Amino acid sequence: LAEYDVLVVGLGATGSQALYQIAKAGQRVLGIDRFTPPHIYGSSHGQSRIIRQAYYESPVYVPLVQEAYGLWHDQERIAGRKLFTQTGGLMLGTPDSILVQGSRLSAETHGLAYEYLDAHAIRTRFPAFQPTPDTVGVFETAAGVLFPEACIETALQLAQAHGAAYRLGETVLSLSPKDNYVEILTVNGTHTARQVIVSAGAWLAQLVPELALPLTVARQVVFWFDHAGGRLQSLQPDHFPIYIWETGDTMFYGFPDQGNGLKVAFHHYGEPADPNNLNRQVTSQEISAIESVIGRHFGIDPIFREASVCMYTNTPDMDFIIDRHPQHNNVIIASPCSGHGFKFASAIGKILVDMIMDRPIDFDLTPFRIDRFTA
Ligand code: PYC
Repeated sequence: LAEYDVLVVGLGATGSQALYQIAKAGQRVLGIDRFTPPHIYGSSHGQSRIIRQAYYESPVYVPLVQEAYGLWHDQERIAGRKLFTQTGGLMLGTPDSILVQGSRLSAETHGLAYEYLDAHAIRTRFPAFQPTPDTVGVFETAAGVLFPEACIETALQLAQAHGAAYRLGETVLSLSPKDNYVEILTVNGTHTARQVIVSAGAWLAQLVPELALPLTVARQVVFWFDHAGGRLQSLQPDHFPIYIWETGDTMFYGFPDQGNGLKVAFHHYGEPADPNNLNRQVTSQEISAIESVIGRHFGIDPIFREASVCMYTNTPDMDFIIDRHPQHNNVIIASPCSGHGFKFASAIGKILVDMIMDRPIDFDLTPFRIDRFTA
């Protein structure tokens, strides 16, 4: 007899949600993480994550993020802790940019409320933004900021309150699926569970080497800046939405100043990285590059405050993996989120518990199948 019904490997955004929702469903569940989440060594730290609905990547994500909103709100209410701030969201680029076209497509496909702003309207509404005359924006009010550390901590606390066990600071070395259970070898010994969820982010590929998943781990730096003139009102959430900005072949994104400076980062241009040996030094060239982007796009004089290094784990098409292991039905893989997954974690947790319990899934998971890499 297996010790647990379910074992969750990796307790970041997805794993902590899976742990909570599986414990809530009355399963005997154990979560394991090589660190002590929330921590700074993976892909789920940095004080803020974007949540938005007019999803430029594909309309397929919209029902998933709508479900996620409801579940984040439920957890806020149950835990009595703030996990989300609504700021509105602005997707900026030329009218034919991937970002603007994709955001409009998702909004139109799903009947989402949005405004299509020209450069003059953007400057008037959001005075810190300095778009060029050919820039337009897709603005939606529902978008905002999730607080990742609080989300993870809350999910783990709720999981524990529902009877989940967890082992922190314990590295999983390998998985050995058998017919009716899976053996999980860690640095401390062996555990057994009827089913396993692998939500190990940047460490996923190492745990299922037989699948040769085509993943790339990329080093990503996020930066915080103060403004030389102090805390301007135009940089605070009421006047400064979360945004993504496409210029040429670059995308960068950012958040309003919520008391700890303006957070800004490039989206997807990090160099390949080894999660066990991530370079956490941020160079002055990296700081200058993002400073010059801020200088060109916002009417502010930035003063560098701090930077932090995290990772994206990218699939070739930037879509997720949420699927059963092709050879082992009792292993579920839910992980590489290609730099845009945090917001969905609550909905993915719900999907995972439905998979574990063999219940029907309410979402189209075709884009997230593993066999797309071999088809
Ligand atoms: O998750 O929406 C997102 C995002 C945008 C840029 C980086 N992450």
